[in-house]
Parts: sequence; C-alpha cells; structure tokens
Amino acid sequence: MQRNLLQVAFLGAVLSLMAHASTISGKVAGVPGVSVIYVEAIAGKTFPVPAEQPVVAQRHLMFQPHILPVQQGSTVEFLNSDSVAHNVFWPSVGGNKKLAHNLGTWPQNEKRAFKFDAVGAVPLLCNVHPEMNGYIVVVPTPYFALTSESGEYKIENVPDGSYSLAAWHEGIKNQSKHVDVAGDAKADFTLSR
Ligand SMILES: [Cu+2]
Repeated sequence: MQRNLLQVAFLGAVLSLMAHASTISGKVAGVPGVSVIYVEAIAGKTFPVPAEQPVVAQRHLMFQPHILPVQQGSTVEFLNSDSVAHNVFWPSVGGNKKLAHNLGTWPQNEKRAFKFDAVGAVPLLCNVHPEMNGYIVVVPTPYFALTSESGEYKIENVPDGSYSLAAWHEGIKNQSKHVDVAGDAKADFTLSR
C-alpha cells in the first residue's frame, strides 16, 4: 500500500516536471550574425556544474567556434590544431580587468584547460597573432542558446517562472527583458550598434 503511494507520488512528480518545462524562443534583429541569449541569475537558485568540457580550437589562425556560450563553472579546453604555436589570453572577464589571465603558449595537438567561475564575456586573444579573436560567454544558468546566423534561438527545458532574459552580442551593450514562462514563451530582441 505504502509502496503504491510512493509510486503514485513519484509518477506525479515526474509528470509535474514534464508539464512545467517549457521552451523560450524568438529572434534577434538589428545586428548580423550570432548572439547569445540566456536566463540571468535566478535569486536563491544554484545549478550543478555541467560535466562536459567544451573545446575552443585554434585552427587556421582562428578561435573555433568564434563565440562559445558556457554555463558558469564550466571547464573549457583550448586545443591548438595548427602547425604553429598559439597563445591564449584574455584581458578581462565581464569587463573586469582583475580577471585577466594568460594561459600561455603551446604547440600543435596540445591543449590547456581553464575553469570559468566568473560570469561575463571573455574576449579571447593570441599574442602571437593579433588578428585572432573570439569570445567565451559565461552565463549564470543552464538556460541559454546561441542564435543561428539569422538570429533565431530556442532555449528548451526552462521551468515555468518569471525571468530576466538577456541578449549578448559582440561589441554591443547587453540588453535584457522580462519574460514570463508558463508554457512556451516568445521573446524577440532588437539590438543596435
Ligand atoms: Cu595564434
């Protein structure tokens, strides 16, 4: 009897979780190329650090991908895929120059890792090749997406609630807006230089 009750309670919990995970989708207009859309920090809520370690390659004298969004606390691997040595450094995180860091310089097929605990955009540079640049965008929640080249995005499995949703775009001031998620929600942004 008690076991049946437990099963019912468990099933109920699973169903309620399923019922309350929604999708936020929309489009970023006004600027060309990809943007990062993310749910800003939620008061009183913390998230487990994701296990996967995303990779930024240095390939053909570029950082690839050019823009990588990651959840706060993620460890990113930097893999040199070129036959020349590359350096990786960043002059700030989220505009804070105290978080500047130089990972060093290393040859082909070697990689180094760094754990990003601070939220904000990390401008990646190489002191060997001044033309190289890229971004890691460290966001505070697991609810984020990189838009398509034409600006469309979709953030899945967002629990119902009220959030501040932010748009990050290279070289542009962050824009945020309020979004209520109770079932699937839409949020569009218009950014300008
Ligand atoms: Cu380089």
